[in-house]
Amino acid sequence: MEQLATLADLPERYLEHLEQSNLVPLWPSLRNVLPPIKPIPHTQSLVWKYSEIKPLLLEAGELTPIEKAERRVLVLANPGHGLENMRATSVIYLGMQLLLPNEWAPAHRHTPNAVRLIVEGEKAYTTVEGVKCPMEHGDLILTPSGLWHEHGHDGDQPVIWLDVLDLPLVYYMEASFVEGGESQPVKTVENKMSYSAGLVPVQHHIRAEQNYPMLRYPWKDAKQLLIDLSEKQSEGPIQVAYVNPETGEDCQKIIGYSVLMVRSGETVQLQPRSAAMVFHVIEGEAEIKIDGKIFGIDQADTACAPCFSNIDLINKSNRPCFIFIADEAPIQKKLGLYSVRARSE
Ligand code: 1HN
Repeated sequence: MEQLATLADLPERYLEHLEQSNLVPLWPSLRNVLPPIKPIPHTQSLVWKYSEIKPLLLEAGELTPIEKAERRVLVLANPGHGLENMRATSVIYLGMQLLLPNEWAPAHRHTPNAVRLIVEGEKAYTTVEGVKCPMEHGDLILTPSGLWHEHGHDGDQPVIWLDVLDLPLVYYMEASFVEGGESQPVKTVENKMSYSAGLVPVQHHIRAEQNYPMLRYPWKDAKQLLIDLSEKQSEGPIQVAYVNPETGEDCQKIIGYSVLMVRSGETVQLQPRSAAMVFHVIEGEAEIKIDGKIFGIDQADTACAPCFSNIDLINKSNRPCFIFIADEAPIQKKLGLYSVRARSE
């Protein structure tokens, strides 16, 4: 491709004139906004070790009362995007949230979609539109756009979870805002619908409009399914997606969620794709190799990888490793931007 002229090739007087008229020449920036073959991501591959996060999060519990934080969170920020911008990838926000016994994080609702993946602790719960969702290790709890949610804690030990939001994208679109203050309707029913019979209410199934029939995806069910699949299928990656059971579509509209089981001794090679990815270890340990860089990941560690990277998940341990994955595929597919390529090594 032709090398294009730069700003330095233009006279100062001309550049000043352009600026005064709110005009910018395209050609000096064209190769940046439209790089050949693949994007130049700001997202850097990296790992956040839970052993580093946890003591700092517990210290935040001593330094900042919940009333002064509303949500006591340390954000997993990717330096490639600038730490202050609080992004793991261009679309995905990640944070580790701490709730101490008897604390309460008050109800609010906002436009970004969120999920919680429970990392540690017992007897906390999130109430979503009045539905009480108990938090147990590995559970996934949805708080979709526009639904009221609050967190409470009836146990006697700290509870920590991973928040995943599409905040960077929604904020970029100038569509991010919150409503709060009022308490949400106290319906407080346990969400008992399991859909395990393979049946869905007909009127919901036919209606095109998406609702959120399932808010809590218990880890024990996801794990059992992965184990059953691995016994049936002796080769190839074992991965299950969190979907809306009424439509079979991704459980949220912007970020996709799944769990991958890497068997003892197995290496799973992922094909490069246009969407960045986040990995979080629910159980076990592995190595993640991203474009040749190797990181060890233990339980509760979180990694991220930029678009079109070559990713290997390597399990050298003697037990399976279960890895929660968040990716940008749903939004990219809706926009016609998603693609997968052959590995390039
Ligand atoms: C939020 O509402 C929660 O409800 C956690 O727990 C993290 C980060 C940014 C914006 C909203 C929560 C958040 C958040």
